[in-house]
Amino acid sequence: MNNKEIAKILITGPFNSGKTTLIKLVSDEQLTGNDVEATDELAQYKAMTTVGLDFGVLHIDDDLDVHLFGTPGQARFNFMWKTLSKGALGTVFLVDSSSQNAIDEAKQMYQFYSELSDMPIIIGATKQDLPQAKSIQHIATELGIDDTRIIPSNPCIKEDSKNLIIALLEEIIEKESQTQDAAFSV
Ligand SMILES: Nc1nc2c(ncn2[C@@H]2O[C@H](COP(=O)(O)OP(=O)(O)OP(=O)(O)O)[C@@H](O)[C@H]2O)c(=O)[nH]1
Ligand SMILES: [Mg+2]
Repeated sequence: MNNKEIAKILITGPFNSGKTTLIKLVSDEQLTGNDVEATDELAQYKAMTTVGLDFGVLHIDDDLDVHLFGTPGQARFNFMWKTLSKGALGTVFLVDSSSQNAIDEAKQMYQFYSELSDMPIIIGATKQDLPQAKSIQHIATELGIDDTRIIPSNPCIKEDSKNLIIALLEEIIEKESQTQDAAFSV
């Protein structure tokens, strides 16, 4: 009988931050969402955008599969953000480092996720390889968090994404063990 554990985690972040790329490249099995042509003012930034969700499975070992749920990035789909987060153990939040506009978008969305629940959130700063990228320190100040909470990460590099997910799993385990310790000390 297969007693594999399944950990659901969210891959989120604003439009164009690298969610679909991360799920496509890191997953052992995947079912990515509908990428459709971007319309209106978004088309100047990007040809295709995701409507609906991206989904992928990452086999960590014989005992654990991670199910990755990618949210749509555009704010007009924010009604899905809460629904998709149900049952998630943690969140990978991607921030596109390459423009102030993108960081402003991330600020609002990060606020939403940090108020949604107390699940661990790991922040991956994408596009750090681009010449116009803002510094990790700047992004941390904008989001109002410590810069040690942000990991530079390129979703086009599988190892980077794996490291982000492992860092999140470690936080999830750490949090669960603290919760158990608290329960035992009552
Ligand atoms: N050079 C570079 N390109 C990146 C990086 N991260 C993402 N990209 C590129 O940015 C573009 C957007 O990536 P997507 O994965 O489609 O972003 P998304 O978050 O799924 O976007 P939406 O579905 O529209 O919300 C793609 O062309 C990626 O290859 C990075 O760290 N460096
Ligand atoms: Mg996408």
